[in-house]
Amino acid sequence: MNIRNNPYVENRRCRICGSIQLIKFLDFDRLPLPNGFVSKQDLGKKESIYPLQVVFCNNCALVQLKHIVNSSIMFKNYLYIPSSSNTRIEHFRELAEISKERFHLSSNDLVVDIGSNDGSLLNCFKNLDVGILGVDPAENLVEVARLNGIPTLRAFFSPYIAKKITQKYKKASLALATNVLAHISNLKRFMEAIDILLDRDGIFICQFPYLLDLVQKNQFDTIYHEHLSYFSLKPLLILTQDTNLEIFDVERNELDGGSIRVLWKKRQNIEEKVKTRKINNILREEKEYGLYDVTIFDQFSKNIKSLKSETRNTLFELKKKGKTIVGYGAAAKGNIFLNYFGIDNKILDYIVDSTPYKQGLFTPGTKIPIYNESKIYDTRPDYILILAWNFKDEIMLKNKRYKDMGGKFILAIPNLQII
Ligand code: JHZ
Repeated sequence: MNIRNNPYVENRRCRICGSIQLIKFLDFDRLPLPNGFVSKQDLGKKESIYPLQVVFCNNCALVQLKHIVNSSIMFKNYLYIPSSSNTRIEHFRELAEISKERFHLSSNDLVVDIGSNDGSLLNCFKNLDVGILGVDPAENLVEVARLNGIPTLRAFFSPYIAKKITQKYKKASLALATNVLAHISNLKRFMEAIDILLDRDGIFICQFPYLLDLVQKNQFDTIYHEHLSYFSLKPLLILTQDTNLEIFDVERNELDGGSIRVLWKKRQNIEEKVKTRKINNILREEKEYGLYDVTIFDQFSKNIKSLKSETRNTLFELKKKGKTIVGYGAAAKGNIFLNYFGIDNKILDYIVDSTPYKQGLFTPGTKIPIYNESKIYDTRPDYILILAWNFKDEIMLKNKRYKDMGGKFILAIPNLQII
């Protein structure tokens, strides 16, 4: 079935190895898109909902969604804004500094960020006087990036766009994709495009939330329509097998609840040595934890169901006692959390979020109003449920005054806790 003319299609083959041995282990039924925030005038309108089911490939171990929503529905207007968190910006600054030093980048080089969003990451390279170019399909964000002085091409990255970049500008010394690979449907074509884009000694750095962390820490709400794949290292090595690119280094870090950074080079680049021991250590850890067998995912699915009843019971109890509860961070993941756990505007009075584009809107499905962060101090709720748990430290530090006033924070991931 052609996705162009359909809101979504079913994926019958593994997007890395092509196997049909796809075993379903998690079913969220149908949910609205997690970035599909609703305006006040659309509150009465029926929202579109899309299937959200997760399968495990019994051949190559890739965890992936069973259905793919048309990307033009998901990414034309996009509300994920990296610059809304200091933690993320600081992480980007470090990534730019490390990359500049390690790969000897200068103003003569071109760094291309794929899925460049509002240009936050490229801005860090710009500050280091390195040549930059962004590629992103979201009209609203490309406009913001350009206004901020970040040259950006509005497009979905593809072999065609890669070629156009090399013709109009030059080949890239470094290509980056942070929190992008999970969104890509045709991974082979994506790697082909990277190969076209990169210079002979070019490097590709890719970073995304790591499957091992996701399973270990119950991060079920990172699973949503935009994220077609949930990667461990093994399937990525299989993806790269027949290409001109090879993985030469891997590193784990703490961003977004635990991410992995994977570095690729062209096979003919002999300067960069393949860090075999590091790669093997990660593969061993994945195998030992059970990521290559569906059993662990069945257990994960059970854990999520018990977390759901525990969280619901606690919040309903608090409400019964007349306590006020609000949410913090209208993150995409938060919308999956709220919809799957059945927590709506009867439980949460409102959600605060620092992103101006989200303020004034309502959460998809649960219809909870979103306000500026200062609302907390106007209404002094008894409890704040932190939905953007990946930034819990930053959020709690920023709101020390709320805590000092006797307020309490609730965290549900990885486990339910009241702080
Ligand atoms: P944040 C993104 O998901 C999007 P989301 C994407 N799909 C992806 O792959 C994953 O990350 C990994 C707010 N906030 O960045 C801002 C405050 O209000 O985790 C954001 O709306 N005050 C590409 O959408 C939200 O929280 C604060 O002090 O889950 C965080 O969303 C801070 C720090 C954040 O993205």
